[in-house]
Amino acid sequence: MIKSKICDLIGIKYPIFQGGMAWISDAKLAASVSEAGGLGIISAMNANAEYLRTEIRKCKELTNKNFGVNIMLMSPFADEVAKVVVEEKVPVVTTGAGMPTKYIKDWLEAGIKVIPVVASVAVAIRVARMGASAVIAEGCESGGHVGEMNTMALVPQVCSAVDIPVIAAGGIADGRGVAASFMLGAEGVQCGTCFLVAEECNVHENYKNKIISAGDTDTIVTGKRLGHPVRSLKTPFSRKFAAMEKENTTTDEQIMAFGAGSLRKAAVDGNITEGSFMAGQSAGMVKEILPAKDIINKMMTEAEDLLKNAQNRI
Ligand code: TUI
Repeated sequence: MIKSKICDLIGIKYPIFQGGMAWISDAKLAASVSEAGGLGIISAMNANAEYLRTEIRKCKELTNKNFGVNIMLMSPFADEVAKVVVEEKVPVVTTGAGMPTKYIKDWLEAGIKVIPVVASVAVAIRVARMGASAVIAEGCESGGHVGEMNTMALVPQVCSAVDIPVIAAGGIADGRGVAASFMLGAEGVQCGTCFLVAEECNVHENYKNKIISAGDTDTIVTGKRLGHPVRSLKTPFSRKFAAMEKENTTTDEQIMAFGAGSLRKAAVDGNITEGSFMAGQSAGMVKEILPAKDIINKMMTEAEDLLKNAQNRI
């Protein structure tokens, strides 16, 4: 059994979080991960308070274990969902795509463990000073909105810079990634892509199939020109998006209009041509659809074996 400060801090069996993926991480997926001993996380995405409250209550019906909510700080509904997590006494809140400055005091006072996602040392230091309970250091191998640093270089630098537990994210989808994360100084991992193909994940089957057939170089980062780089699978949509970004004659507004609603088209409709299939570079090692419990058990057993045998190196 892997020992970790993060398990003690938030009351989970295994030091693994399921990332809050917009249009994907709902109550059913989060509850399955929490039931399996990890930390399931509901994505508040771009939805309103009512949506989130319903998902939180569904999750509480499906599991008595701790779970979290991810608040995407660029959401137009961030203010209202920030209140819902307090009212519903959610045990853990993770944040993404910005600084949680406005909300962190209220959350901490409500007894919520606050764990921001950071993509740089500077942001890790700032959230640690605000009182964050831990940080998720997310490398740009991950899917969705990404920073510039790789997991391998980011995690040890964040670990050296802050005194709170660090969770590694980006490119982790098997026991090797988990074991490596501990060697980098992390106390746990967060995974998105490998849970996207979980049996309990409601995402469209086309999305799961595209992840399973993806190879190592099948993702692309688009959106740099707009200031919001996003990693997704190479598809007709993402290639066209990349081409539009290079064209001087195309305006930012035209590009934004082209991208509007594309994640929903992928996750809900399974639209192969117009969807944005956000995924991390680990898609190349995600090869089968399994229950969340099996995904977690497999990763943890493999990591334990690797860590036990590590002394053979010496
Ligand atoms: O948030 C994510 N991943 C996401 S959000 C998302 S929804 C979206 N859709 C279209 C365009 C853009 C977003 C899809 N995937 N991951 C967590 C994450 N947070 N990665 C990087 C950061 C981050 C970046 C800057 C956290 C803090 C930060 O602070 C900078 C500052 O000073 O505000």
